[in-house]
Amino acid sequence: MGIVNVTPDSFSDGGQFSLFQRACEHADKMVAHGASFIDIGGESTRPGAVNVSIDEELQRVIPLIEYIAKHHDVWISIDTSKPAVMKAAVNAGANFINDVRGLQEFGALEMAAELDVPVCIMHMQGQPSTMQISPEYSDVVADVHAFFKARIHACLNAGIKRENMILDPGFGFGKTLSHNYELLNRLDEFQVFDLPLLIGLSRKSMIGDLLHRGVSERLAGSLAGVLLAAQRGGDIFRVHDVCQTLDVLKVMDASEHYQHL
Ligand code: 9MG
Repeated sequence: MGIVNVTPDSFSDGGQFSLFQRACEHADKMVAHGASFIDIGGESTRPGAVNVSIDEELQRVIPLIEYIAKHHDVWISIDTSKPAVMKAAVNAGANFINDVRGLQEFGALEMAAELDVPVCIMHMQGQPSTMQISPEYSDVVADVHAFFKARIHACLNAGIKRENMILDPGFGFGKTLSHNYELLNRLDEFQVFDLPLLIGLSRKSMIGDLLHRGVSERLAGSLAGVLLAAQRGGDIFRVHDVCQTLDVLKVMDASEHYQHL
C-alpha cells in the first residue's frame, strides 16, 4: 500500500506532493513500482497535527481518487475518519476505508456498513494532537487485543461484514518506542482474530528515534520492520517506498518457497 498524503504538512515529503499534479505523478510511480493499494489522505494524522474541515479534506482527496480510478487498476484507500468523506470518496471510486480512529467518530460505523467496502480498523490511544504525551498501558498487546475485540463486535452490530474487516495495531499512535517494539515482537498474537493485518511503520519515529535518523534516512530501518512484521503475520504494508518494500517481501517469499521444495 503506497502512501499519498495530499496535505501541505505531510511528514515525510514536506508537502511536496500537496499539489494535485505532483500527487498524481507520485501515485503513477507507486503503481508502476507494484503497489496494489494507494492510500490517499487529506488530513495529517502525525503527532500534533490539527484537524481540517470536511470541505478542505474533500477538495484535497476527491480529484486524486477520480484520477487514480480513471487511470489505474488498483485498490484506492481513503484515509479518513469522517463519514461524509468516506461516502464522497467511495462515490468517486475509492474501494477501501482506512480509519485511524477505528470507526469511532459519530456515524462512521453506520457509514462503513452502508458503503459495504473493506475497512481498516486501527488502534490509537488518544487523538493525534495529544497522543504522544506519555502514553500508558498495563500490557500494550492485551490492550490492543481488547480494542480489536470490542471494535469487531461494534462493527458486526452495525452490519459490517466480517470479511470486510482489516485490523491494524497503529504503530506510533499513542505508543512509546518500547510499546511499538513490543507490538512488533508479539504481532503474531493478533492472528487469533483470523483477519488481515495492516502494518504502517514506514519512516516513523519508532525507526528514527531508535536509529537517530532523520525522516529521509529511515529506509533500511523501515524495511527491517516490514520484514519482521511480514514474518509475524502482517498482510498489507502501508509504505512510502513501494519498490524497495516489494523487493524485501519477494526475497522473503522466495526463501519460504524454496524451503518447502
Ligand atoms: C494514515 N496512517 C498513518 N499511519 C498509519 C498506520 O500505521 N496504519 C494505518 N492504517 N493508517 C495510517
